[in-house]
Amino acid sequence: MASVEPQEELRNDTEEQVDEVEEVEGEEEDDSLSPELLIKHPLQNKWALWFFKNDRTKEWTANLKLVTAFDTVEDFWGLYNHVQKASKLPSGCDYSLFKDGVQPMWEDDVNKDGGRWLINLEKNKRSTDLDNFWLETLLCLIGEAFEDFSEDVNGAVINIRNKGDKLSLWTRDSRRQDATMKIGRKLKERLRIPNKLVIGFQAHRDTISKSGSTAKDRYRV
Ligand code: MGP
Repeated sequence: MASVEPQEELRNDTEEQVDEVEEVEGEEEDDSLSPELLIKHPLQNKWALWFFKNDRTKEWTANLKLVTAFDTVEDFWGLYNHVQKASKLPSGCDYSLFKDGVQPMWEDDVNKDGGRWLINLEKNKRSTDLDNFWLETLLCLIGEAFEDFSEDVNGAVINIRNKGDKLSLWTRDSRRQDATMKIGRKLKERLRIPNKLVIGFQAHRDTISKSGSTAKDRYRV
């Protein structure tokens, strides 16, 4: 990946902490534990993981369940390692990670004027790229990789579908061209999507009222 440092940093931090805890456990009667060992590493934002399971007898919103929210590096890894990998979910399921308090749906106040960068994954990518793409996207979110434009980012969704999986990054205002383009470029860079492979951004309003199978792109990178 073009820039994997944040991912490695988060991983290394976690691994170092485990090492340090083990060392300390080995020492007897050491009552001078450094706060670094005791305090979990806070994230800038609190995030919530959602799970969607397609049950055609129910409304779309009734199939969407909040798994849990977390706001530390350690709790993120605890959750990530506990849940099923995206590639192993049955077709029709989604994971969504959104800022806590935002519902992963078009109707939420902070989504209604927004849109999504959409990456369509060919079927054969489920076994090779899908889990890495999803993890890298999660790390972009919790690591605030979009820097000055992190405020524009609401969350991300992975749709597991037999017709082709989809990864999307949701932003809050599709009129913000500069922010939207910078976020799209950063996402491509972090996922190491080659420049020649173009991805599109659609406003949710267009997706809701689309006539064909896909809404028109407002932007492309
Ligand atoms: P989908 O799950 O985003 O994509 O939307 P899928 O299954 O690949 O289907 P396609 O239409 O993109 O080819 C499937 C359907 O779920 C939509 O047509 C809506 O009926 C419903 N749906 C999806 N989303 C993201 C929302 C949402 O935010 N709000 C509501 N009310 N329904 C939604």
